[in-house]
Amino acid sequence: MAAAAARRLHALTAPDVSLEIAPFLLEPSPKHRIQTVAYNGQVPGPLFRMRQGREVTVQICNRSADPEVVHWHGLALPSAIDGAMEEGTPMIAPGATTRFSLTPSPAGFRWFHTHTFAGTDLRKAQYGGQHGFLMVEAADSPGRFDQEVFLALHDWQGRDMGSDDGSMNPVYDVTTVNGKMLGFGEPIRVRQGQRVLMHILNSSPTEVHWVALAGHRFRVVALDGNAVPTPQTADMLRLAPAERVSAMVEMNAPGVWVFGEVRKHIQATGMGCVVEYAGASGKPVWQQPADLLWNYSQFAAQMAQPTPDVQHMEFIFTSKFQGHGKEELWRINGKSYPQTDEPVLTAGQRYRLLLKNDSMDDHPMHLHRHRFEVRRVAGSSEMSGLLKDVVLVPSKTTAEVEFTADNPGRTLFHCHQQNHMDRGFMMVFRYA
Ligand SMILES: [Cu+2]
Repeated sequence: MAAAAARRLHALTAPDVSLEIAPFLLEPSPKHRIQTVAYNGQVPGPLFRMRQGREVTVQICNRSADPEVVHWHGLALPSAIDGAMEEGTPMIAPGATTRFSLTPSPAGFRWFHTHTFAGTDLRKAQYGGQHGFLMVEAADSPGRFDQEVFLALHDWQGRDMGSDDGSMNPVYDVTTVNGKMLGFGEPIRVRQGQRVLMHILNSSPTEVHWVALAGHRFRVVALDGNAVPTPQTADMLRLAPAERVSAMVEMNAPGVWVFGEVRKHIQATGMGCVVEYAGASGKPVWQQPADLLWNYSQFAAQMAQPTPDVQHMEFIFTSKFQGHGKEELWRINGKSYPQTDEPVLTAGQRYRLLLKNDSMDDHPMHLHRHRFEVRRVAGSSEMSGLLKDVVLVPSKTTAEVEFTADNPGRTLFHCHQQNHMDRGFMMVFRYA
């Protein structure tokens, strides 16, 4: 009795995890200042480490001027705390503090970010600095590495451009790795012979990114925080918005190197950081890799496994222009959120989603509260074993993903591009 009371008192006084949402002046370089909103006074926000299945108390204090909500991306949480008002998570009013318990699962590299509407304000929602890393550790985590590094790629509209023309197409003039432009952040310091596990997050509101580390190759071991059936070596990584790649890098080329965006015009706006070996000095060196090559299927199991008793659902993505100077409206099966259908799931049933992208853009599709298995993308052969929570569906192609309805509650399915979700590219699944 006394112990239970003591635990309750402790829970009231000291949350395990605390987030403060507040205005923040980001200085990606001495010449750039971006007024934004951030978590705990830093961009990216804090790195939280949690143990899989061990409940933690979370406190979120909103000191910003807008209602906020924090989405725990990649976790299987109840709808009430997942962090999307479309699922029923309450918004946190300006000045308010909320507190809840969260049991993190599954294990892996997750993240958290705001899940609000930006509309024409290209500094709000995911355009701003509200994103942070979450590592959910498994009890039997092998940890066969010497150093772990977390990197967030982000695009910013640094100038005060406004958007009077009604255009919702952002133009980015500042890009960063962990909130800093290339050459202005602390270098990643390594030693020869180290095995460095790089956890890379694309927190960009809208952009797909390609990255490389000059002088080195990546051994891709996990996508979206989930171990891949077939680890592969790659010169370059492709990350759609909200995707994560975890890759081991053998530090076997002493020197001072650039990790950065492969496309020069983007690296020139800042997207890069320096990797420096102990004892090495000099100007950071960049090496331009060859062609941009990436496909999901190289990481899948060698033999595709069929799934019995799978229900098929088909979704067609289209856009509709609203008139000159205006952004198009995005539609799933002909309807924009909140008019989109609400497909009904039966708990325990397995579903295959056929995602037909009939538009001119590529879309990073994200399913909340569940993981899906990527089965086919853009004319690939059938694959299995690749578990993700975001899949990039290229223009004019079809992707097929499968998931088991194992977490009852309202479940948001949407394009992770901020300007697309703001323009109706969302739908909610509900359980029978
Ligand atoms: Cu989209």
